[in-house]
Amino acid sequence: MAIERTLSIIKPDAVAKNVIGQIISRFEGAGLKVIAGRLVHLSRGEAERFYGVHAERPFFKDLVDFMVSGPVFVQVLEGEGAIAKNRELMGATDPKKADAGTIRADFAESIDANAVHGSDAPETAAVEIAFFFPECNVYSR
Ligand code: RTP
Ligand code: MG
Repeated sequence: MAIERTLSIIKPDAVAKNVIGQIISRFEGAGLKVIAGRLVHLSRGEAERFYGVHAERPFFKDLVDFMVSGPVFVQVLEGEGAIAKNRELMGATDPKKADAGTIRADFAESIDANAVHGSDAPETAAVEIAFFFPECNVYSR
């Protein structure tokens, strides 16, 4: 399988719970490398742009309210099949439906406060990575 990059966000609920390290350990344990990362408190405009694809969905306002409620940890993960691997580690969007042992099953509270975001395809991964990180701040290794 090809080496890919994906954007991962540790959302405000998980940052507030002080489990950034525990979540990153799951990625590292599965062979993914953190090749860029930082904390950021998104403005409403940034959150609306980042999740723009969902602008017409009924949950959009709740999603944006939640994403600006505190700082998030944004990171780029690299590895074999990184996009699918990350989503597998995350588990289903609704933590009640997430498989046991996934990040959302273990750390998430609700479908809104669901601990992590992960890109869903190569095209969206490229756009989402560029949203937060210029190539000069990404350290592939
Ligand atoms: P994400 O984009 O955050 O990685 O999550 P995802 O792919 O698993 O889910 P997506 O469909 O892209 O939805 C983005 C975020 O919107 C919230 N959501 N709420 N109330 C609802 O029915 C609903 N559906 C989605 C979730 O917080 C989800 O992570
Ligand atoms: Mg999504």
